[in-house]
Amino acid sequence: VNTAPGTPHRHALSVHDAVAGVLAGDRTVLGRAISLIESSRAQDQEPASELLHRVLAKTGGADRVGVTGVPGAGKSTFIERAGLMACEAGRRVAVLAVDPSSAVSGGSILGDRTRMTRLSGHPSAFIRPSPSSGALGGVARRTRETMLLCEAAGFDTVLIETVGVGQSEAAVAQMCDCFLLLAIPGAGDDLQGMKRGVLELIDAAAVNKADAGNEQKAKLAAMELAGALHVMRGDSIPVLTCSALTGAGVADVWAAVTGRIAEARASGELTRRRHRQELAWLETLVAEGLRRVIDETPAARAALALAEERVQAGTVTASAAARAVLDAVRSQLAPSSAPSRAGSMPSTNGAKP
Ligand SMILES: Nc1nc2c(ncn2[C@@H]2O[C@H](COP(=O)(O)OP(=O)(O)OP(=O)(O)O)[C@@H](O)[C@H]2O)c(=O)[nH]1
Ligand SMILES: [Mg+2]
Repeated sequence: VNTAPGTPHRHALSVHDAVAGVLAGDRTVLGRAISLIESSRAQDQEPASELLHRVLAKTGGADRVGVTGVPGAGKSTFIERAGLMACEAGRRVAVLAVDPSSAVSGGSILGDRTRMTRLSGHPSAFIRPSPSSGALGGVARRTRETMLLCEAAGFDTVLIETVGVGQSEAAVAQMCDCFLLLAIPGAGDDLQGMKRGVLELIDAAAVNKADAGNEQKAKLAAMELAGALHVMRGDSIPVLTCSALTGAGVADVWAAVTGRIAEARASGELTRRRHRQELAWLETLVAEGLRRVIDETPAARAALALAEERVQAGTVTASAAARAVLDAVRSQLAPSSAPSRAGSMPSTNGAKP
C-alpha cells in the first residue's frame, strides 16, 4: 500500500494512462502519477500539469483533515486509529504528510510508516510518505496536488499530518477543511511550546494521551485550552480529550471533525473556505513564480545582489533598492515599458518622429 516518493520512472507513464488509471482507482498508477507530480525533472512538468488538469473535475470530493501538534503528541497514532475507524465505516482513506524538514532530519516519515502498519495494511487505505526533499513551498505544492490525485482516485477522506516545526502548519491549514490540534497534558504551562499562530489556524482540538491515570489532567488541560482559545479568538471550537493509544475518545474527536465538515458543506461555508484557499494558493504560486523569474534573469539577479550589498552597507533604503530590482525585472520582461532610471517619462520605444 505504501509507495516510495520519487521512485524513478521505470517506463514513462503516458498522461492518458495516468488519467485512466487514477480515475479507475488503480493504486499502482496512482503511486506513479504522484511520483510524476513530485518529479522535479523539466520534462515531467508539462505531463504533470496536464494530468492534474484532466482529473480536476473529479477532485474535491474528500473530507480534508489536517492534524498538527508538537513532536510526539501522537499525531501518527491518532491518524492510524481514526483512519482505521473511517475505513471500517466504509470510507476510503488517504494519509499524506507535509514535512519540509525530512530531508534534513530524516527518519520521521519512515517512523510514521512503521507506526501505521495496521492502517497501511487496510485495503481501503493509501499512505503516501511526504516528498522527501525540498523547501516548504515545493513540499506544500506536491502534497496539495497529491491530495487532488487521491480524490480523483476515489479517496473520500484525506488525512494530512504536519511534521516538523515551522511553517508547515500554515501550509496544511491552507489545504484542509478541518485543522485539528492534538495537544498533550502536563506539558505544564501548556500553551507554552504551542505557537500562538497555530492556535489561530485550528478548527478543533483534542488533548491526547488521556490514559494511564492522566484522564483528569487531560480534562483540565482541555478546559484550559478551550478557555485560552475563546479569549484569543472570540469563538468556541470543540476541545475534547482522547487516547490515540487505547482508542478512548477517538471516535468522538473524529465525529466532531467530520461533523464540522458536514455542517460547513451544508451551509456553503466549505465552498467559500476552499475558494479562499484556492485564491491564497494562486497568490503563493504567482509570488513564487516571480521570485523564480528574478533568479532566472541574470540582470535581475545582478540587480538583487547589488541591492543586497547596498542595503547592507546602508547606502540605500530597502524600498529604493527593491524598486531598482523590480525595474531590472520589468526592463527584461518588456524593455519598452520599463521606467527610465533617470526618472523621466518612459520613452515610447525611443523612435518618435
Ligand atoms: N500514553 C499514550 N501514548 C501515546 C498516545 N498516542 C501516542 N502515544 C505515544 O507517543 C509516542 C509518539 O506518538 P506518535 O504518534 O508517533 O506522535 P507524532 O505526533 O506523530 O510524532 P512525530 O511525527 O514524531 O511528531 C509514541 O510512542 C506513541 O505510542 C496516547 O494516546 N497515549
Ligand atoms: Mg508522526
